Amino acid sequence: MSLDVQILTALRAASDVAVSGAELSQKLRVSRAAIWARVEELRSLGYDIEASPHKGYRLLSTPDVLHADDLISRLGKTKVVGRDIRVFQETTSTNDVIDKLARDGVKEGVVVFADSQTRGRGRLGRKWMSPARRGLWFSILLRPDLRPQEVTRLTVASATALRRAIESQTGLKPEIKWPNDILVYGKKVAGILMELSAELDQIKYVVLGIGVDVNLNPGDFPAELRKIATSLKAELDRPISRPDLAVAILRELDSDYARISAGQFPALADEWAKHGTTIGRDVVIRMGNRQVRGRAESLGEDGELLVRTEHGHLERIVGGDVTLEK
Ligand code: BT5
Repeated sequence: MSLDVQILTALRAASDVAVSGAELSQKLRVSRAAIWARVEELRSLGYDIEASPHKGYRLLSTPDVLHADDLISRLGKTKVVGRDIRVFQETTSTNDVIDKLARDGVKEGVVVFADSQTRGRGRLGRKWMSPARRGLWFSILLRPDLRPQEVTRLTVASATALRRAIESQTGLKPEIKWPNDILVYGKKVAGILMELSAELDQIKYVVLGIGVDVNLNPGDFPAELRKIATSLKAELDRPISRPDLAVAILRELDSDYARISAGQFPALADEWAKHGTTIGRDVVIRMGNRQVRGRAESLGEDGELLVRTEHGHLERIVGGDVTLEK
């Protein structure tokens, strides 16, 4: 744990009470001067830390920046997700960074955030707009013990976790549109991109990419997106703290990943269905140049969508774009 993490953790634990330099120095086994230097650095990043010569240090407020040490400090101990967090100012796509780490043999659970992405992507090579410091653009490395055909379970679990975290941080009631969209009042606020490296019957690793439109203003969206996309700030009329939301999402993801790993997918699928917009609706699904039309009946045991077609067959849908019919 870096010194910054230890200082922030100690100040948070003390809450409203000041912690003296002597106490911190003793606890963290570094000189008071070293603590002072780190506090100065944290202040320059926007952390409002009061320093009184008699009482010591007190954390008054934290800025809306993603700071790896601070995220680690707030997240505390998790089972897998977020045990290593890295923040970049700019990347092509956080999925690319994680993919490289995966090929270098890094352990699962590492999370990479970027303040902005120059080549953020959606599914099928589509573009994902990722303006600087307005959203959460991040990816996670997972090495799940699942067969490739079961991987949609992870999308379902991620969507469920993401929905729950957004609800707890904003009070909004987001809905999930199969497979990977989180909607607020019918417009997309978040998307999930899962890329996997697999052999015939075994997953090597999964790169789980998540984009959340947090503090974008309506004018930040190009005209063609304004009809279909929105941000949490635009819906609430107030900004949302990105680090708070990031920590809430990672915590929920960690817990749902543990549930999947423990074979509890059916319970997640039930929760998913409760908040989904898709089941029971007439849908059109486009997969490349094939199209399926029918009624979405339920979620299958691997997270796939089961659709009763106009001809009465039950089709198992594992990808594609869903349009909900009126
Ligand atoms: C997705 O794809 O919804 C997956 C998005 C995943 C983004 C994250 S950000 C971190 C990580 N790194 C990456 O490079 N990607 C992941 P899809 O269902 O294909 O939706 C893409 C479509 O959403 C686009 O064609 C646009 O219509 C729309 N779109 C683009 N940017 C958007 C945004 N910021 N908010 C809402 N919709 C957007």
